[in-house]
Amino acid sequence: MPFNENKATEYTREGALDPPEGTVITPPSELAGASTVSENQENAKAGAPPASGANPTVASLDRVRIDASGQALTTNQGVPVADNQNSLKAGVRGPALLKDFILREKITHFDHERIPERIVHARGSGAHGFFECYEPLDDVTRASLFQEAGKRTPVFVRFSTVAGERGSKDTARDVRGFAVKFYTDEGNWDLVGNNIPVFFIQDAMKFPDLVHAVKPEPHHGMPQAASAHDTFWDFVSLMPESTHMLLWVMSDRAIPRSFRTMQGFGVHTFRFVNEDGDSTFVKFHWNPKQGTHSQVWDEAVKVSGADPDFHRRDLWEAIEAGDFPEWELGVQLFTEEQAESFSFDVLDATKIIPEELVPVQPIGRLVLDRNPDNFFAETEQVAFCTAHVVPGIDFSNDPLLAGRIHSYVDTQLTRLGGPNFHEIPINASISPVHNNQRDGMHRQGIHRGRVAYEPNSLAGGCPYQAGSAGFVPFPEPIEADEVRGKPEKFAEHFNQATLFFNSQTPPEQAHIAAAFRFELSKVTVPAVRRRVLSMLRNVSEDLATQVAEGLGMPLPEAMPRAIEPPTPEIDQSPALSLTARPGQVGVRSRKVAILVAPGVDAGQVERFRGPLLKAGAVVRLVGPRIGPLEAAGREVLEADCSLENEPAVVFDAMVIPGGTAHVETLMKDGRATEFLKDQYRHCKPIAVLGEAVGLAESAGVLRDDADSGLFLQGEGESSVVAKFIEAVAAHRHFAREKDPPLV
Ligand code: HDE
Repeated sequence: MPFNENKATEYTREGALDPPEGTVITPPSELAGASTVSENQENAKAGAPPASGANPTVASLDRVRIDASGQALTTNQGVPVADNQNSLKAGVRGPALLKDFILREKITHFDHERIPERIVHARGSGAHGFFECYEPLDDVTRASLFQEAGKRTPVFVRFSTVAGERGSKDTARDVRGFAVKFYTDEGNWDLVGNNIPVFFIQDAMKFPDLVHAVKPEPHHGMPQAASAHDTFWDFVSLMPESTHMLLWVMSDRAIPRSFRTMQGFGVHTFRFVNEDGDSTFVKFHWNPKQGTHSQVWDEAVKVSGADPDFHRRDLWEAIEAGDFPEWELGVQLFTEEQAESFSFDVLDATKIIPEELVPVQPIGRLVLDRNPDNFFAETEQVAFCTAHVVPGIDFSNDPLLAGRIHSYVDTQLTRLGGPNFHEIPINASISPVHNNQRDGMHRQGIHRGRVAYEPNSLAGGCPYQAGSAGFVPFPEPIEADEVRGKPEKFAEHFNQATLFFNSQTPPEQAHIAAAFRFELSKVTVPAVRRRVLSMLRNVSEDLATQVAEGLGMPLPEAMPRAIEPPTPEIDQSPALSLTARPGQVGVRSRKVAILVAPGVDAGQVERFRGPLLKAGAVVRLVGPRIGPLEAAGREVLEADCSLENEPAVVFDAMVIPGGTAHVETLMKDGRATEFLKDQYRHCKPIAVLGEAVGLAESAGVLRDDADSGLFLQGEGESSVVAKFIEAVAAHRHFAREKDPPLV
């Protein structure tokens, strides 16, 4: 098990599982290693994990970190507990006594352990890290994190699914949240984004309707973590503004391979404001250095059974192994005048600004280098709020954003139990907090003095107003009538859906059509299906026809458009395809299975295992059972996992070495054939060597020259290894994909 040695965990210390009585444990901040921010930054550059206590957020969390190794059990009042097995009774067979405060405290605390889950984005996973600024951006923003090249700002990031409950699966077809809390030295900035750059609706007024429609249907509470049901499609088909988002959600973006392989977007237009008070519009983009990779639908369905924690585990293990995921932050900067010239409105969250119109400029990088110590204390209690902005960053008038500025703070009041959630350590700012807000449930701070008002003279006027050094809202001149309505350009709903579809590669387009077919086949009311088809006719005739055929329905009339569509600026944007960002990490942290049974050719196992490990892949020997097995040359190999406990879907690639007895065993084990078939169907790289070619033939896995991911011996082993590693780096090999699947 890999571990991060800077963390006070039970498996890092000798004898930790069986601690001798009275052991005294060194607090994490005193552990050997870097102790200053700059030393820590050097460490991070050299690829070493940062030491606890060096990162300012870590230091503030040290204060509340608890390590019980070698300590006696106590009550919450610190009273040592003599017996944690038996309640206090009047005689061993007699009634339990009310005065047993130890039993009562334990049970009472347990009874109240749960807090309400997030109304949306309930299931998530978080990590600590830092943001590093590339170059000063003082010409456009005064935000402190962007003022110096190389400046590092601590962050906590939470990724999430949207619709499922806290205990649901990771691999649902869904939008993913990508929320970043920057602990800047002028307060916390929360960039609460998604992995899709647009949204279903244009106005916050519709958000509760959208969420009610996608959540499990209220009469029977089904389906969990899925949009494939009547109420969702009923709602969205009556809201043509959702068309563009639907295309994204039906694309492979909504079934990412990993949190580490997805982009993130701030979605709305924000403002940067500089020292002189000038404003520039900005859109935020996170681009993963790991590349953008997704699953295929059949795989996502199977992973949700094999490992519902698939994404959580992937993120955790990568960070524990020191393979820190990294994203580049890019910005699209544009002026009010540019915004006015576009055929769409930049305040409309159902629209992107194509990169061809405003290029994305990289401004810094985000590195996640430390797992939380405690899921509840950190990942569950972290409270992201779009209202948390800092001097230099401001809002636009996007009406969806306006609702969010209210909603996030409001929801924490229920979820975290009152107005002092900012004092929970994971939420606390690392810059000082001084104001006259007082009291409330669970107040932690102890304010000194008798003054809790402003203006005052008794406290010398403190805390005083910061004036122009503080947050000054951008003084946008506004002269308007109060009105409930929308600007004209908000009425065009299909141009960018078409742009998105036309910018996908043929396999991506095929996946979108298949996803619509699947989702709509779960819709029981034909009129709803028809309405979606009528919507799709405005996006692409080809897509609408494929989906209609898949549902066995005739094509209906196209949905009437609210306005004559303006001519779009472009009709293709290659950046919208997942293939635009293959990534720079080669095969690092890709999981490769080598199937092994007794009699396997150990030489072939090693020929693959060695180079794969050297290239940074995670290699597992998968046997009919775990434990030792004798290879052909009597060498003993250790199977790390079994065909039963780690099925094909949790691996990115597979190798089946040769060996007569080994292949005979695998031929008789239906799980081995199924393993190979799933790898094949999911378009993953496969190398089949020696006698194992017979297994491939019997499974229907056939050589095809167009298939760059399939190696059925043939080509001479030394080159096969190198080519296989290249194929693993390329991830999926869709040339072999057929609908319906051949195998
Ligand atoms: Fe959210 N959203 N949202 N949302 N959202 C929440 O806040 C809301 C929207 C997003 O990891 C809630 O703390 C409204 C867009 C993320 O803790 C809640 C509207 C985007 C997370 C809420 C939107 C998001 C949330 C639930 C429309 C992408 C998880 C719990 C006006 C830019 C943050 C919570 C985390 C969570 C409201 C639309 C992203 C209820 C009213 C658009 C990543 O406040």
